[in-house]
Amino acid sequence: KVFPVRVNGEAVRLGGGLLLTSLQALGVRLPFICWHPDIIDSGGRCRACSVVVDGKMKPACTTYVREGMIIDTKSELVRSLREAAMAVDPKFKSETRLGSAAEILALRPSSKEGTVHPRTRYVIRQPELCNHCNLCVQMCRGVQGVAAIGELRDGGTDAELSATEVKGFHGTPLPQTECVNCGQCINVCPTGALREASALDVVREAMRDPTRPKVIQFAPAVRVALAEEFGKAPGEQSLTREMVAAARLLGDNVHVFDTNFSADLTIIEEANELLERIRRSLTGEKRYGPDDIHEALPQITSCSPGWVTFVEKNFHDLLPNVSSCKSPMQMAGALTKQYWARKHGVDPNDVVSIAVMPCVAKKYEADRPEFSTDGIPHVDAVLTTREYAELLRTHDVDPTALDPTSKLAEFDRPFGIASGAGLIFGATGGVMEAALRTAYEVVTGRPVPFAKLDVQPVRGMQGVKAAAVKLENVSREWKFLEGVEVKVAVAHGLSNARKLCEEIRLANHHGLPPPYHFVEVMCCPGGCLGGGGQPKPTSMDIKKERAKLIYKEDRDLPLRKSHENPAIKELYRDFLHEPMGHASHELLHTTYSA
Ligand code: HC0
Repeated sequence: KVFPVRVNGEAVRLGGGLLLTSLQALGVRLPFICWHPDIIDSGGRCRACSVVVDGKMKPACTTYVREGMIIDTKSELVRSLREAAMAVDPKFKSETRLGSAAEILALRPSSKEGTVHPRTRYVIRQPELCNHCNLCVQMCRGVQGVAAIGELRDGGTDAELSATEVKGFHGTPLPQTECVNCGQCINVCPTGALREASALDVVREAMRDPTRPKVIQFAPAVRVALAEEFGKAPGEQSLTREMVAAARLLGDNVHVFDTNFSADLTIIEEANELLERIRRSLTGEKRYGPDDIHEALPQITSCSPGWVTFVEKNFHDLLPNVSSCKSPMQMAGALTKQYWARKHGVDPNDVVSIAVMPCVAKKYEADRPEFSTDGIPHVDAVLTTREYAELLRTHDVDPTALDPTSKLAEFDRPFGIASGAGLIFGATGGVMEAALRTAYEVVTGRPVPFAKLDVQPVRGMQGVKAAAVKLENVSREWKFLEGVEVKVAVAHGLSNARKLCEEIRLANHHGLPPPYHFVEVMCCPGGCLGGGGQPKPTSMDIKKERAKLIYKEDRDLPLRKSHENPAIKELYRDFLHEPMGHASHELLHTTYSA
């Protein structure tokens, strides 16, 4: 619906809805701080977007368009009112909807306090930068449904907050709350008061030492967002090869691996794990070894560390459903230290394993004891996409200007060879699509029955997606699967994940058959391309642009199925021997017990 109105003296037709977004659609740019397009009920605090409507000052972010409005967005009056609003105490206390209530971040203690590896802090708050816009609280509670942080309206002062940690008025450390380190609060913080704990010092020091091999791996979602840090529009440029070339300019003895390669490896292991679980459910057979793998269905993906923490803290009963596969980041790290280093005669202790990830929780994952061999961690330092961009800037390297055809831009072999299936892990539904491309073909000998291998039902930004694929004319080895309709579901963002978990829990509780065979969950809305470590600003519209880049790159790749990756085949031939075999069990699988 459109409404006739006057904007700055001109008669125009304005789309219905929020005045701020309707004016934006008309090309009128307004400043804003405390409003975010993904967060319902945001805005109205800072008044930076104030306009005059029918003679009265109104924030455009909380005012709705109606017929006949007379709107002034740029007169001297508006400018002076806006300046006055923004000059108020930076915390905007006298102007906020909450009046002068002392709002600080207060933390809700976790129901399983202290049980999940409380270590260091991954999300850091600088109170002096906080403008109390409340977006972080809304994101945590409203979008993620976690509610680890909240407003404290009575008592407490900023002085009680340490300068470098997020703490409650009663001093509760963040690791002992429901926080899963997703970093979504950081993504919406307009002032930089929230940020990830930096690993840049570790990386810089390693780069200064040419004697130590540095192995850098890049997650799927980093390449489709990095250019935004260098002035490109979302979706404008993918930097797959340029980010590799840039890494080689940071120091000597740098080797570059692709997390997409180990995503392909994850698919092989995870698809086999799934088929084994289905086989056991059909035959009634129980597990064959103590905690080797679980028999529970649905199998749920385990590669998103914020999601794994969420299960540990909220759905302990579903831990047997979580895949035993380590994440692709950890598989790459384990292979780096325990296979690649040894093969090259290097002491694993000397290798610095660095991961560039779109994710804040990956920092936490790297610190978990499950992800080490004989006390040697698989991954030593995790940089977010933002930190990697900062590192490049301090080296005066602009990756958008590098030559993607140069030799420097090639990943090292063999861990740089990857399929499009590995790449689409970065988008919600991508792990499921990659798994279906492989599992269906392995079992039937035919490609998955979707046009051009694009498994459309699991793509897109719908919160929960479900699909079913019937297995028919299966090969002899998989006879027990004949006629089975494999049911799958995908959730992204923890509010959506919670809905799926409750559905599965309810079926368990009533002794009903599991509603699905395989479930993909990614902690962050949109999947990893919307990770807490990605460039800011971010919104669902920006994530859609990043997703388009991922799917376009997948479509253009000659190799689009994990099981056809020649480097994966070689790794099984030379080292792992078989999926879910002894070597895989030692290096690539784990269990979570919280
Ligand atoms: Fe992801 Fe991953 S897809 S979690 O989002 O599985 O961070 O991009 O790297 O590990 O591959 C993040 C992204 C990864 C891992 C992969 C998975």
